[in-house]
Parts: sequence; structure tokens; C-alpha cells
Amino acid sequence: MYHIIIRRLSTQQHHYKLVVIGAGCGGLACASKFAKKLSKNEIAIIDKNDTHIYQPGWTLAGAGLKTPDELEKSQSQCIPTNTTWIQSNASQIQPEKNLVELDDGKQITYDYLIVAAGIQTRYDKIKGAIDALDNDPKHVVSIYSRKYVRNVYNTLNNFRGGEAIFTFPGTPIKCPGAPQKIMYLAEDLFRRNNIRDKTTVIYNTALPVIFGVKKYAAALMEVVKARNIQLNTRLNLVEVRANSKEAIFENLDQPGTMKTFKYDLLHIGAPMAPYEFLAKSPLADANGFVDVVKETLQHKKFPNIFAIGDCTNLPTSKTAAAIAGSNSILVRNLINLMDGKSDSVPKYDGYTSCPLVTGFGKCILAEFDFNGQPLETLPIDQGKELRLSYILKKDVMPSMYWNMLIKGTWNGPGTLRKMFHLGMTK
Ligand code: UQ1
Repeated sequence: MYHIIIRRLSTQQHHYKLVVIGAGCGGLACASKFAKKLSKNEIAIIDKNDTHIYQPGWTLAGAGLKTPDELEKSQSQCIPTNTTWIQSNASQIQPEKNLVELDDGKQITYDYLIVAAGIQTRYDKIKGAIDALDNDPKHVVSIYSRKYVRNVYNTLNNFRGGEAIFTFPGTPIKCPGAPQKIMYLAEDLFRRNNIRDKTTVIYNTALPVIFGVKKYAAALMEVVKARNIQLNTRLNLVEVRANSKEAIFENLDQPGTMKTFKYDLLHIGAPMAPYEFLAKSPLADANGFVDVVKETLQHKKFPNIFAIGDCTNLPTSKTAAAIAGSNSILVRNLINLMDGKSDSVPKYDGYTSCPLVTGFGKCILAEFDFNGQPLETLPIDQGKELRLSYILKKDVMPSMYWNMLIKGTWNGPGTLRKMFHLGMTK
């Protein structure tokens, strides 16, 4: 008898005007803006994690420039107080019923939904990768996880030479610059540790080019040449054999053809995939990403649903900077819809940024739009390795993230860019 009552209570339906799935960067940036407009019982945020991680810092942690601990805060400090935090994971979305089901069976209904669920890392897509990361941490590392990032700096710093291979996977990933940033930092560390002449540094990427934007690709090719790095394109890591220290890559231009590399150090760029509950939902496109209108972030089929960040099919790089450039556009469009207004809202231009740290004290600050056209903030050529860009990345952006972006008060550098560039043309 009692268990029936308890089950009834625990599956009791709850309704909110606005539900946000995900309390990462995108979810909090949007929820914080709405928390000023709606009351606590009108807005709910669904997220099980009790820790919020500043993931853009993981590359720096891998190089010993930050500690993993300083990149983390308790989620209770981050979630806006004027919202209801539902500490569960979403397990299903039924958009026709305006309903989200949670992993504990509870059902939540909404008038409006923001999906900001992020993307999941899938080391299991590479045969032997998890085994190697877990059992051979002196030779196989990866910055793309809370667990594995803690081991990266020690391993890089204790490396005594040999074949050092860095990989970029055959799936869309968050921060597509990171697999090569950690390589440049490692290469710099090897020089400092006087083992560079005993080391071959290799970048094996599944992509056809080092970087998708011509201007920065050209700059990075110069770096690769100057630093004597071997670049191999269209190679996708499919298997790690920890026992024989072999990495097996598929040649994507000749599917089924494998190439084996011996390694002494292997940094794995993690394959990623959309979360299953989204991929199998009516919100997904053919690849499992939430299908949004790229200028407005509104869902293509369900007008009361919006999405932001890594879970979307926005054709731009998945970064915190992309969230900075798009969160106010999402929020203004959604407020128009809620209030039945048609105030003009700028279209999202795809702004994203990738601070390509190329060594200790050096960084190429790539910023670009949907068309791969540079959209640089600073009134100087950002295609160059600059100390200023490095300081912005290492010392300025973390506090902008914690104090402004997730608090809903950072809408990207568009205004700064216009100011600087107006100044230049005068
Ligand atoms: C940015 O706003 C941001 O979020 C705070 C990042 O993520 C950490 C970035 O990497 C970048 C480049 C920006 C853009 C900001 C400026 C000042 C160019």
C-alpha cells in the first residue's frame, strides 16, 4: 500500500513555465537571464552534477598551468538562486506533450524548453582506449575528462623521449582546437625538459586540414613547421594496444586500410556523441544533434523549444565563446515568443572562438563566424602568436566565465569589436 503512495508521489507531475535541461555553460547563461524575469517556481533547471567544471581550462591543466581543482566549483554556487534546481538527469523528451522524463521516473512538463545538455565523450568508441587510459597512465593520457585530466601533466613532465602522438577523432567534438593545443604545450615542455631532440612529435587528425578556417590554418602550419611537428591528416584512431604500445589508425581516404604507429606517449582526443535521450528524441537531426534554426536557436519543428551549445547542430565550433555569442539571441527570441512581441533580435552570426595556445606565453586567438570568416575582436592581427591573447585565455577568460557568462551578463565581444574597429577607421 505505502509503496504505491510513494510511487504516486515520486511520479507526481510538476509543471514550470520554463524548463532548462543542463546546468553547464549554455544552460546557466540562459537560466540566469530568465531568473531576473521569472519567479523560482516558474523556472526549473535539470542537472544531476553537483560540480560545475570550467572545461576550457583542461588544456592548461594538462600543461601544469592550472590545477584541475581550481577549475571546479560547487554547482550550488553557480545555479541562480531564483530558480528550482532538479538534481536528476533527463532521460526522455516528448515534445508533443511538452514533457521531460527524468532518470528517477519523475515527469516534468513545461510551456517552454531550453535544451543545453552538452555532448558526451565516448572513449569506448576506440577499442582498448579506456583500458589503456586506466591501466597505462604513464603512456596514454587525455585532457578530455575530469578523471583523466588529472594525470596528464605528470605524465608529460616525466616523459623522457620517444614517439609522442596526439590524435583528433573522427566525430564532432567540443573545443576542436584542444587536441593540438595540448600538443604545442607538451612540445614546449619537452624543450624545457631538454628531451625535445629525443622526441618525435606527431599530430594524427581525422580531419583533412589542421584547422577549418583558412587564415588560422595557415598560421598553424607555420607553427607546425617551425616546431618540427609531423602532421598526418585523414587518420582516425580506432584501436590502442597498450601491451605493445601500438596505436591503430584507419586511413579515412581508403576505408578499411589501417596504419599502425608505435608510441611512447599517446594523447587521445576523445570521440564524442550526442546524449542518447536527445539523439532518439523527435528533436534530433539525422546525426542526433538538436535541430535548430541557426540564426535564432529556435527548434525547427517545435517553436516552444530552443537549444544552445554543444548539443545543437549549429554549424559552428562547440565552445564557451559560441555560447557567449548566442545566449542573448536565444533569450530575446524566447522572450518575444512568451510575451507575444516581435521586437527585433539580431541574427546569430555563428561567432565562436578558439584561443589556440601554441606554447607557454603564446596564443593565436582565432575568432570566426558560420562562414569561417575571421571576426576578430582586437584591433591587431590575431593570426599571430601573441602574449596578449595568451593572457586573455589564461587569466582573463576564466573570471569572465564564472562572474559574467554563467551569470547571464556576457553577450560576447561583439560590442568591443565594433568599438575597436570604429576607432581604427577614424
Ligand atoms: C569568451 O567570451 C569566452 O567565454 C568567456 C571564451 O571561453 C572561455 C573564449 O574562449 C573567448 C575567446 C571569448 C571571447 C572573449 C574575448 C574577450 C575575445
